[in-house]
Amino acid sequence: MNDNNQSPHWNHDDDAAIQEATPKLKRPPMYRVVLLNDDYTPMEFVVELIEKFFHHSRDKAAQIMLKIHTEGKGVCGVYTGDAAETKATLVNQYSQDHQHPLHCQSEPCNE
Ligand code: TYC
Repeated sequence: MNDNNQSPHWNHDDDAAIQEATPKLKRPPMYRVVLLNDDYTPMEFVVELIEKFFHHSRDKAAQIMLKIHTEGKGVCGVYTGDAAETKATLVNQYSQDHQHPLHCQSEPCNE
């Protein structure tokens, strides 16, 4: 089902061509919520934060944390616009509250 129902479907069975109503089901733009690496935030804090805010298992959270640690950043989840922004804001507030410089941001999936 790759067709997003945007193109009209014509019915030529009758003498007069009838344009059938086509539901518009466009997918919303999606955003990756990523964490950035830094030299100060403890690994354990990052793993627990990923479990808590992104609902990953401990193993998956540890995997994501290590990817961020070695590659500089990593995707924790993919959300629609408002959910992505809210998630990043909550994570940044939580990190600040615990005096860690950990930074979370969202970026469009088409980048
Ligand atoms: N680099 C940090 C350390 O060595 C760990 C870390 C991982 C920090 C991921 C931030 O998003 C991050 N303690």
